[in-house]
Amino acid sequence: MTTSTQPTVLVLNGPNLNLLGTRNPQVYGSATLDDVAALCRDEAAAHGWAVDLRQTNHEGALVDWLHEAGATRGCPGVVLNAGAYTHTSVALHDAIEAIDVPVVEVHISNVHRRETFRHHSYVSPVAAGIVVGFGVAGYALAVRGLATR
Ligand code: CA2
Repeated sequence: MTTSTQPTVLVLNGPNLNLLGTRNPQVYGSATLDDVAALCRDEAAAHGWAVDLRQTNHEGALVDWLHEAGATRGCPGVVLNAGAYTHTSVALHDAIEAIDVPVVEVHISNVHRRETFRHHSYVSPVAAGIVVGFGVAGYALAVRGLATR
């Protein structure tokens, strides 16, 4: 986690989200992860928070980062787009359940309008809230949601 005197929201992104803005604009829009970071930083700043945005293609890294958030005093919460691991990962479910930090699940697309395999989430039952289908604006909405808790 970056060193900051401000409380820092972790914004975690799972597999293939590094490709955001480079292809599939009809599904995911044209914004990049850097754009997502800027959106989140603007919203977080309004609440006196910093943002640490990360992306990985590895399930275990997401688990490690969730543990890190849980071990960080004063962490206001985690915004998590676990990508396809949302639909497969008991490990992520268990990691979220194991930490005392609120986790907001985000999906850029409306997963419920897509293939049925995207309709089930292992994250949702342990998430503090869910933002789905608002494009990358959903990340900022999730930060705002954390602030309203
Ligand atoms: O809608 C979302 O945010 C998803 O979490 C995105 C995941 C997908 O597996 C989930 O079902 C829903 C996929 C992320 C892949 O991102 C790309 C972005 C641009 C180009 C290609 C992939």
